[in-house]
This record gives sequence, C-alpha cells and structure tokens, in this order.
Amino acid sequence: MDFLKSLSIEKTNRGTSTGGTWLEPLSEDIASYSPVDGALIGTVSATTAGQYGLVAAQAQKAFAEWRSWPAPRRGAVVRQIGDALRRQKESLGRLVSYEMGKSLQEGWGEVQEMIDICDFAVGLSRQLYGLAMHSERPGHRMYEQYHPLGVVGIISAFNFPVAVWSWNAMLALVCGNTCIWKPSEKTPLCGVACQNIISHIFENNNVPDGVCNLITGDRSAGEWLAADPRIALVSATGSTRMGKAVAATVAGRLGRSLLELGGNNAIIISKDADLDIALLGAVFGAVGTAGQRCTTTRRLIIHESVYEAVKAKLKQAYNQLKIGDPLDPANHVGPLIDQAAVQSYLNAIEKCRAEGGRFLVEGGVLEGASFKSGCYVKPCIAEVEPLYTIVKEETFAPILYLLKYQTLEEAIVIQNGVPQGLSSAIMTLNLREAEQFLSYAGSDCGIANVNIGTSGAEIGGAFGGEKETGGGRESGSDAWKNYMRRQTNTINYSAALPLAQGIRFDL
Ligand code: UN1
Repeated sequence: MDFLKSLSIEKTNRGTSTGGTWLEPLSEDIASYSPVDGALIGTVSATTAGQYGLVAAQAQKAFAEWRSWPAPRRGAVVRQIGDALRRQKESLGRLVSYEMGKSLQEGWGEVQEMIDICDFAVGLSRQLYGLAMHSERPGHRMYEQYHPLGVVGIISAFNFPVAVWSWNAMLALVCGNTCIWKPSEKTPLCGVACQNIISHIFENNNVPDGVCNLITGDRSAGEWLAADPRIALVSATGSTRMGKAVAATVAGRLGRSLLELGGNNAIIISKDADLDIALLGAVFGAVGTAGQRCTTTRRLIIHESVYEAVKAKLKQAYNQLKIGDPLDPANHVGPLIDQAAVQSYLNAIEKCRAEGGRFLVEGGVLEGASFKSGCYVKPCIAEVEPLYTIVKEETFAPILYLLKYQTLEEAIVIQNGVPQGLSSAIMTLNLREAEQFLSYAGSDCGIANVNIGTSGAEIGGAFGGEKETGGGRESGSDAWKNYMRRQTNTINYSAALPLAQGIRFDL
C-alpha cells in the first residue's frame, strides 16, 4: 500500500500533535479498520486529558504570535498547504477511500475540495474587509474591523474525513486563529495524514508550534473542546444529537459554536423536469458515498403525472449499480462505515416496512468473499407517505423514499415537513416553478438548487442549513466572519466631544 507510505502512515501512529511535535503515546490505541476489506489499517494512540491540556495551552500560546503575522503572510502558508495537497491528491484520496469507504472518484473529489478551499482562503487573506460608516457627529469617523478569535476547535465526522476540517481550518488560519482538530474516531488516520502534510509546510515556514493541533479520541475528546473556555469557537459537524450536546455545553460558557448537522434532503421532480437530468441527479444524490453525506438525497417528491415514468427509470438505474470495492473504478457504491451503520440501515428498512412502505427496489446486506467486511449494502427505494416517522429521520445509508404530489405548494409543504433543513432541489424547466421554490415561501433549507441534485456543493458558497441542521455556515461566501470577532471603532478628530443622539452633557 504505497499511499500509506507516501502519507507517512505507519502500523502504529501517534494521535496527538501540536504541529511541530507529536506527543508520546500515553493511552490505549484506536484501531482503524477499513470498511472496504475489514483489514486493520493501523492504530492511533488516543489523546489523554492531560495531553489535551498541554495542546490547548500550546494553541493559546501560538495564537499570540500567529495573529501578529500579516494575513497575506498567513495566506502564503495556506497556499503551500494547497500545493502540498495537489502533490498528495492521489495518495490522500486513496486513504480517504480506503479508511472511509467512498469511491475513489469521491475520495479524490474530497481532496480537490480541500485544494479549492485553500485557494479561496489565500484570496481571502487579502480581503478580510470591514465596512466604513458615516458618523452622525461632525469630525468623527466610524468603521468596523475584524480580529482573530483565538483557538478554534474543530470536531469533524467520518463521512468527509478531511475536507470539512480544511473548510474550517484554512479559513480559521488566514483569519489568524489557531486550531485544534478532533477527527472522527472512525477515520483517525486521515487526521494523522493531514497533520503530516501540514507539519512539513509549517516547519519550512517557521510557523509557531501549536498553530494547527490534532487530538484523537471518542466523544469525550469533543467534550473537552466544548467545555473549555480557552476554545473561542467550536465548529462541529455530525449528528443532530451530537450537535445539541455540543451547543448546550458551549452555550453554557457563552462560547461560540458553528454547527453543521443532519440533513433530510429532498428533490422535487416536477411535471416539467428534464427526466434524464433528474434521474442522474437523484441517483448520484441517493447512492453517492453510500448515502452517507449530510447532503444525500433521501426523498424524491415526484409529480403524479411523471411518477410512474420516474419509478421505471429509477428501477432500471438501480439495477445497473455496481456495488463493491470503492477503489475499483468500475464500482459506483462502496461499503457503509461499519457494522453499526449496517444495523441502522436494516432497522430503518424494517421500520419503513412496518409503517406501510412498499419497496420498489429491495435492500439487503451483501455476502461473499468480495464483501467480507460485512459493510456492503444494497441501495434501496421505498414508496412511502409523508407522515411516516421514518421519513422524517436521517438514516445515514442509501435508502431513498418516494413521495407523490399534485401541486407545487403541496410538494413544498412535504419538502419542508421534516425537522432538518440542509439541502433541497427542484428539477424543472418551468421558470415560475423554479422561482416559487426559491422564494421566501419555498424551500426552508440552507441550500436550494434548481436542476442540480442536493449533494456536491461547491466550496464558494456558504454551506450549512436551518432547523435541526444547526444554522451554521461554513466554507465560502462570508462564512469567514464566523472565525473573527467584529469591532466597531468610532474616532473623534474634532476639537469637541458631541454626544450621539444629540444628548447634552455640559460641565
Ligand atoms: C457533508 O456531508 O458533511 O455538498 C459535507 C456536498 C459536499 C460536502 C458534504 N461538498 O455534498
């Protein structure tokens, strides 16, 4: 496995780093098994509470220096990280694919997303603009500026084991913050690999030790970040359950949190849809990453006049799907992350059937030598009613629910009728329908697309969603403002002290 060697991944790895230093292992190992073939890829020593304390102190110390570097100089370091990722795209994409189970195309796509955010952050390092306002008082000037926040904690999920960290870290870095990353305990080697890549760049640029830190462990490591008043911002990606716990702890100390949680994304397929585009968007959205993206298409809301035609096309497309080793480019769908994910897939199917769901394409766990990890499942499709409780839940698996509608208003009510609010789409060539879907009375999600599926957002837009998705926005647009504190400055250059609101106060 040459890609492991080129990423300096060993059989046993240290799991705690301050960027310049890997701390001695003091705790038990986290074992990382590949869902592809069940093999042990390697182990990573978990961070102890004591080590976390050292890391947090180092991150704080480094902040005092890092924030004094001019932002474009910080950007120059991020540019080199982007270049290193370009060189390591092949290997890192392969590790993502092998440790997480997504197809190699998607593994490389994830690294490309990292490269793209590096480019974005480099440009941003010269554009951290505030506004200048006109003062109501003569001889006064007023403006706002953005300062770095401090230490940013990043809790990321297994399904995007490297890209989501980079969205947060690259913006946080150009903004002048230091970071502590806790990757998912299901994909710790991806964390170690990224840390190895940036460590070289940091060393070459004399970046202070503690600017980018790595800790590994289970949820207790995430709780350290959430509870620690030294962590100015906790950015957490994962389940709504996890996000609620993090948000409550961070709010308890009046810290800031940035949440990107569950989705339950739907595509409305209108009577005026281009059905070929609709089909491709729906199938990639539903089975890509084996249904384990927060943007995965979980529901298709189909106009009654095209319902049967879409059903027939879907059935045919699902019959052509190739499930197997994600490193083999012939396969479309790889495994789920682990046995627990397989169990929740099976539970959801059972619950759906119990509520009255009719399966158009049956699910099931694949058996045999090529599927020996036991994590390969069949993407399936069920016809359901909007009120089924299972349809309102996010199951991280390739289960697609079909719903029928008559009017667009009804379709939008169904689309919005779930607790989550991340991504949504309409397939239509009808301008009126498209605009209605995008209007204030349309989709209630953070992302609303036309003639594009629900997944595969570009990094240039703000990424995140409403309701139980947590309200946070990461990645592009002005999401960088989440990683800075805003300061309003009013400067009096007159020879008097007029008070605002015309208040008189004479001595
Ligand atoms: C996630 O699943 O947490 O829009 C992130 C997408 C990807 C990011 C998904 N660019 O599908």
